[in-house]
Amino acid sequence: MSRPTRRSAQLMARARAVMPGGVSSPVRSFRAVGGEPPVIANGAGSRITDMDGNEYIDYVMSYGPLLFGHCPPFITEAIKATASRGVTFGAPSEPEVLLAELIVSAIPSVEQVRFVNSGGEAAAAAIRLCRAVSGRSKIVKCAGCYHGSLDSLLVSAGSGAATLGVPDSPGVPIRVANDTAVIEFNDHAALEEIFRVHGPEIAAFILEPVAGNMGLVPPRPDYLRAARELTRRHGALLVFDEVMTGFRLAAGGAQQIHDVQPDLTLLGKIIGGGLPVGALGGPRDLMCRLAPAGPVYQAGTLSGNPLTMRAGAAAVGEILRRGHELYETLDRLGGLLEQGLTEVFVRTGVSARVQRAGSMLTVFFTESEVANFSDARRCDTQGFTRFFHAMLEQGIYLPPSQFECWFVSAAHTEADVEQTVAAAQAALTAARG
Ligand code: KE4
Repeated sequence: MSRPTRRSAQLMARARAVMPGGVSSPVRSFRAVGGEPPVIANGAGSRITDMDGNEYIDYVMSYGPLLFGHCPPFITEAIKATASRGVTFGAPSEPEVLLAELIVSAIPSVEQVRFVNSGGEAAAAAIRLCRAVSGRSKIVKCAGCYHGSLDSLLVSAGSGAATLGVPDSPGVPIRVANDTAVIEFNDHAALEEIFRVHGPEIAAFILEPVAGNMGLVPPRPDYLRAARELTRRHGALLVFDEVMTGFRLAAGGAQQIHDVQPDLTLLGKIIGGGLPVGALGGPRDLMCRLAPAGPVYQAGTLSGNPLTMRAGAAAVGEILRRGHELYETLDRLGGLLEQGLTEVFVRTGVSARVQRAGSMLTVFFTESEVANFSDARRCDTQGFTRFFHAMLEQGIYLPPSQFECWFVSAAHTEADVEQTVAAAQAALTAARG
């Protein structure tokens, strides 16, 4: 190991003394790839620097919120200006109205928005609303799609295709897991089967329309349309979790790109401009069931706080101001990275492939298409681990898991992409020996 790591190691030792695993969220611990995570001191644009002064090109980007990179001046200024006027009141404030109006203007299926403080909170609110509106209790989700750490969605597939879920974590009661069925993403037959067996009991089908939490797995043609048709036919609600894809793939999210409108949309990450946020959006006749307009209770002390709302409004406002040019830029950079990495895998004879949607991509260590979580789990995770550490040593900071996405921001440059591709070439050439 050539880069200095002393100060990060010292801090991680202190962190582990006072925080479980030394982190505030498990993926950051490097548990999946081994080794010690660098403790990050600051970020600017496409780069971050750790406590020992090592600089990295950052493709984690906090797992998606930083569409404009670290500390874009127009967001930083919005935060500074708001911080001096009051960061939270526990009362209505103008910034939340501004951000809600921007979101409603961007996503046709969203007429009203309820802000919360995380994607998981948005998922919990959506599940409760779907159960209240439908009078049913069962939820269908896809293996490998992640919606936050809430009991009813921390569930794995049961033994059979149409059997009900089993807990994905200790502490999730079996009776809660049994109210959730888990099917393979992109599997039309499984979707038909679950509705054939449980249709009248199903309150909602929730999925990432473009999956990012098993690595990047796009929907097969017509899969989303089939989900829309089946849920409508059986009186169940369709929930698109766009926490990651919302404003990432397009201003109108994956639902705009694939032209399928869900009943409810989850948002997060980008709409907070880097500050903690989540949101639930949908048509007025559903959203009006939420307290205080309706009986379905949902609340949060810091929901819609002016600081997050101003940062989010700055980000979403810039997205809408730049429009197609922004997404063309992000797609071009993502495409250059995909092409460069693919050429490296061919040159070095490494069995790896890039799957990408705009500025989200994953390098899967397999030659086969990854269409669902079972495919993703067949990848060579040891090969990914070696690649991950070799890239880290060369100053490229990747998500520490085969099952995460790389994020390209508007702050990344062609020079960053060239440096990343060169690092991959060096990493895989060295690995070949
Ligand atoms: P949060 O509760 O972490 O704000 O959002 C949960 C969530 C919901 N839906 C989707 C599609 C998501 O990607 C997420 C969170 N994404 C992970 C990254 N795979 C966050 C990283 C982490 O857990 O530390």
